[in-house]
Amino acid sequence: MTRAQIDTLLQKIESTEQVGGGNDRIKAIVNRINRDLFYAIEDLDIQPEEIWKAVNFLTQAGVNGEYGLIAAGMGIEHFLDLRMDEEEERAGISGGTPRTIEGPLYVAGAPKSVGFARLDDGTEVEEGKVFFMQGQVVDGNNNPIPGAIVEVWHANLKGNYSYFDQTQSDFNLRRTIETDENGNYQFRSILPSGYACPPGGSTDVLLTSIGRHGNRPSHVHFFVSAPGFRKLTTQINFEGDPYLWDDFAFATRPGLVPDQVDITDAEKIKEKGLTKPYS
Ligand code: MBD
Ligand code: FE
Repeated sequence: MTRAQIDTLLQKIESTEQVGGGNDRIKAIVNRINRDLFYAIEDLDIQPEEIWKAVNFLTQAGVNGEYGLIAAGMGIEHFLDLRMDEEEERAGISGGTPRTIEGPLYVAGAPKSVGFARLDDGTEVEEGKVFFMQGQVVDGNNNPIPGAIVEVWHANLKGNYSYFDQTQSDFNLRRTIETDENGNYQFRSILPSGYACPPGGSTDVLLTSIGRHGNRPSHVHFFVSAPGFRKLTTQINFEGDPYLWDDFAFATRPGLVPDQVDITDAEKIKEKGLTKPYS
């Protein structure tokens, strides 16, 4: 069909919308996406069996709860970040730690403490490497923000997240830390492994079909919030990870790979109550 014929058809479809009925914003979005889909079906000569295969794929993706993962993998979530950056730039807001995607694996309500938290439940201490991370929450003029809320979550050595992985204890590797009187926070945990999309799952099937992988480099997620301030959603990565700049979710950004130091000095190890080097 020609564009004009398709447009006539779409006009007929949209003309069945009740005047004053429904929601104008939703109408605009749904009709635009449907229009783009009609054009794509025509331009790419998409066949009926391909459409029904896609319908079944989408149904299964919903059953699997993988839409969040697909949004990350298709770069949609990263695109939203870039658009928020752009909007802030237009508003004259700049500086600070870069934002990057939340991903689909946050769980609210992690145990809260002030100044310090240990994130891991101890089950991977033998196998894994302990790390400490510390930082300071500051405002745009570098003034510390006491009482800021730092929510931290990350994967275990298998690349899995508690709650989604029912073998882990409740809120393992998830904590809420309130910054101390100097705006500082510190936590202890186990260096995580990178994440891989569930093998054979919808996202894995989709990415494999387009010749891509579904791996993320090792990372730690953060929400940072305080009254009167914009909320920061971000992550940090670790130097040396083979997927550092090859993340299926495109979340690695300059400024989000902090300095990391290996501590091998016996005295310092003992000071922390540990028996092997830490990071
Ligand atoms: C993750 O751990 C993640 O952070 C994202 C964005 C997608 C899948 C798994
Ligand atoms: Fe993650």
